[in-house]
Amino acid sequence: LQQKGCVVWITGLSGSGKSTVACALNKALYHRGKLAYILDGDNLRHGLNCDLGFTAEDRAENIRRVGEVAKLFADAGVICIASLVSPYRRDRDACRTLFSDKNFIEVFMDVPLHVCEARDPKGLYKLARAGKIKGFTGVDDPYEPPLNCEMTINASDGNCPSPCDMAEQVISYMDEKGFL
Ligand code: GGZ
Repeated sequence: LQQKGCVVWITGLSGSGKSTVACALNKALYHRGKLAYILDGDNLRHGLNCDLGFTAEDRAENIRRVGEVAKLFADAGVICIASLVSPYRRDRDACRTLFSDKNFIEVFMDVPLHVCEARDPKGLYKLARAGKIKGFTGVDDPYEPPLNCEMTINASDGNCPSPCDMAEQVISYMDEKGFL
């Protein structure tokens, strides 16, 4: 297998399009003959992380575990695509330290809260505004945008690239940096 493992860590608010980009990127990599695997926060919470909630401590543990698993994939030569809200800078930076810096590609989905909230694909913002979900990121829990991420994808409506185009942005970056 002629492939360098790495992690593409996609962070952003609920509804910012993390999973959409993860899927499109996975497909685009497949078409280039690259082996990738998606670790999606929401999915992993049904299995590996089913014991965790959304307190700051639980989120930290959630992200720590996914970081460790992503490292295993990367060590095995797989391109690991991790899509988690991962709202706290400290937790993301802790993950980064597991990787030799170059193998950690942090991608920020830069979508304003009001856009994510208008999309509200699962109706979670509505529930959070009604006080039925406590500690919802962006509503009554903070999201700390990256200060030094490798890539930012601006995916606000009106200026929203297609999933394919967003994946291509990541692919170009990876190509340029010699991951592909
Ligand atoms: C944020 C929440 C919350 C709270 C449930 N805060 O859009 P989604 O639905 O599919 O993505 C969100 C997902 C977040 O899981 P993560 O493992 O990515 O979170 S973290 O990185 O912060 O540990 C959302 C849903 O779960 N969800 N409650 N309170 N998102």
